[in-house]
Amino acid sequence: MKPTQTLVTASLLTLLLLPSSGLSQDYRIGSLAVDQAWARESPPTVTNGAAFMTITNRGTSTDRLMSADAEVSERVELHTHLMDQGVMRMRQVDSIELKPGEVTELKPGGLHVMFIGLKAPFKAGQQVPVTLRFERGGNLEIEVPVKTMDEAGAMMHKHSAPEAQ
Ligand SMILES: [Cu+2]
Repeated sequence: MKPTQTLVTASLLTLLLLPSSGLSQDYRIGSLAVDQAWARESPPTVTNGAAFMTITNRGTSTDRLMSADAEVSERVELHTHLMDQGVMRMRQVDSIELKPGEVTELKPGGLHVMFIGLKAPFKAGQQVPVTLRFERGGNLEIEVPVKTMDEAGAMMHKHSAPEAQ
């Protein structure tokens, strides 16, 4: 395996495993927990934003994230990424299913909360207030910290494969 391949593999692995890292304070409502919320700083000229988090359902029934609201953009949608003829594309989903006993990850390249038509670019250090609306759990207000891609990358590298340390 070439060094570049190892690096890519390690990055993918840490993306998939994204361990608890003190990225943000954690939130609880009923049997749901929302952890490690973060949003990506807006590159210049980009008018959309995305937020990521993990949602744990410690209950015994399936719940769903039905929608999210925020003042920072004209619209907020729930999105996933799908392979379409060899190209990854974002697609809106009606809701995100949260199975009992499972951790659902919203992460780059997968499920995410999408902010359409940002009123102002997301700046690193900013906190974005977001209301998550769950089918059973009710409404949960969270603050999503905005990170630079470097911060997000550094956070992930801290937990990378043993050979990198
Ligand atoms: Cu999206």
